[in-house]
Amino acid sequence: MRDLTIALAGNPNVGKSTVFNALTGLHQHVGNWPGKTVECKQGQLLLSQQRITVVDLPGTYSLAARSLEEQIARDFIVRERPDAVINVLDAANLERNLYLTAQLLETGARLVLALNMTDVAAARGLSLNPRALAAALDAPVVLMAASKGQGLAELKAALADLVAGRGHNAPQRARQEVSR
Ligand SMILES: Nc1nc2c(ncn2[C@@H]2O[C@H](COP(=O)(O)OP(=O)(O)OP(=O)(O)O)[C@@H](O)[C@H]2O)c(=O)[nH]1
Ligand SMILES: [Mg+2]
Repeated sequence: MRDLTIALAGNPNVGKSTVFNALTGLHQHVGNWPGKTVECKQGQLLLSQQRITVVDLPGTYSLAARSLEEQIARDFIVRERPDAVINVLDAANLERNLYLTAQLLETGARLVLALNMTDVAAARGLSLNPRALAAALDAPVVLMAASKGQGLAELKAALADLVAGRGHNAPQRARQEVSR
């Protein structure tokens, strides 16, 4: 079985590294992106006997490549073509966070949406409709409060589904691959 690569992408401070730590535990390697001073964290995850390298991308509001962080995130997704991208979003600031999601979808990457900070959203009286979002974006949506360990099992299940080819937006990806 080929090793897979999954990247974590999202706005700054939404909990990417918290999710990264929860997925990879102590199996981490910290370095710098080639030629850059921005930290590059990679870790290993074993999911139903499938080895997965998880890459914690720098936080970005877009993929426009205006900043070094945006350039690194964009280059990794477009050039390295990870097998999936976990887009971590702040559920308490969903609209602003979905700007990056739209750009990630445009790259053709397979997305899993992790709506994090659901505890903050709940405290603000916000209600979330993950099913409507999943249907609209054709991507699995998982509710999380990563700092409390909530939603981690659901995220792993969504990743396992993608790995097994039962993923939500797998057919979309297949169509694009055929048309290239
Ligand atoms: N209340 C709450 N806090 C969270 C949650 N997930 C993460 N945090 C906290 O939010 C802060 C930022 O988390 P990080 O994991 O560092 O976020 P990040 O996206 O990696 O941030 P950058 O790498 O700086 O872009 C930390 O203090 C976390 O403990 C959550 O679901 N709920
Ligand atoms: Mg981080």
